Amino acid sequence: MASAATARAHTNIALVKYWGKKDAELRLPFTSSISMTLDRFYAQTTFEVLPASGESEFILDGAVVRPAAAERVMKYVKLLQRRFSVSGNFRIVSENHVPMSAGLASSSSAFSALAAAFAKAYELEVSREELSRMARLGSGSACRSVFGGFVKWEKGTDDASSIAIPLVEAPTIDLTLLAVEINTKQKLVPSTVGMRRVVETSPYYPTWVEDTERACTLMEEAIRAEDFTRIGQIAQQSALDMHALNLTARPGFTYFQPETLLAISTVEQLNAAGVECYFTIDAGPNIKVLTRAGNVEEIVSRFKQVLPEVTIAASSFGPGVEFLR
Ligand code: 2P0
Repeated sequence: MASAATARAHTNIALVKYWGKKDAELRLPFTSSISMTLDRFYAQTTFEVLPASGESEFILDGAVVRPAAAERVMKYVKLLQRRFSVSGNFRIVSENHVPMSAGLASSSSAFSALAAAFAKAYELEVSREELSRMARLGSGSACRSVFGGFVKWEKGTDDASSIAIPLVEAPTIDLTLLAVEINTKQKLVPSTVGMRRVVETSPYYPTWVEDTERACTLMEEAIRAEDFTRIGQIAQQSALDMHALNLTARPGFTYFQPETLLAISTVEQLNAAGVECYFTIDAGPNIKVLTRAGNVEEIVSRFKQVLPEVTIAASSFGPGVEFLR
């Protein structure tokens, strides 16, 4: 008996960052984090349980992924199979509508879509909460992509309690995220490695943990109050704190490229000219700008003047995981 299911999950961008695990295997974080799910970028994945003779394979954007590169995904599926006492070889066919490894959190949508397709293919009756737990085991940030809108990943204390919860599933606040892609080169330090290094070596890590808990509380209040300015300020500071922390690891490192600093100063200049906007930056050199719809045109045109090579994609709030068949 072969069974297949397709799910779509949208990528999310953290407004209060997750940066460090207490438990690497279960991906339990040191801090809670808060994100927005985007409408623009997503992964669409079909999981098919094969007949006994079939060999497991992973096809990404039309090409078979070589075993070494597919290892993380294959191991993840086997982990889920053990967890739910199911078995069988399988085929994963995924379309990734997110630029890979460019700080646009492609793993968040990828593992969330895969977890959902897996659950449906095996006809597992899982709640959204359990889906979030399953996605977390693939990639921490993926647990937040199970839900749409503003989402909080509660750090919890164990596998059961470390899950995402929706804060506002269909926000009405006027907020646009501009993903400014300035450099699509592969990043040097994968996020899993970068966060492990700061946890193990940065003397400032405990301060990060305290500040991030406080930032989560303030961000939740700002979201509930639909206070764009506070949301932007808190998000920008969380990103700056995360990137400052990376410099204090032993050895220190940074995701910033020269263009990243140019982009930051462009945001500062726009604000000085009365165009309110804030930035956030993930594990890569690109910048995301948070603004209101009415400012988008001006911001895009300013960025094109300063950094003519950039591509800019505007996103609003996206939905949680969707099943297509
Ligand atoms: C986040 N990032 O909160 C943070 C901010 C990037 C910067 O989560 O090791 O791929 O698989 O749990 O989720 C990217 O790291 O890391 C990430 P793992 P993940 O979105």
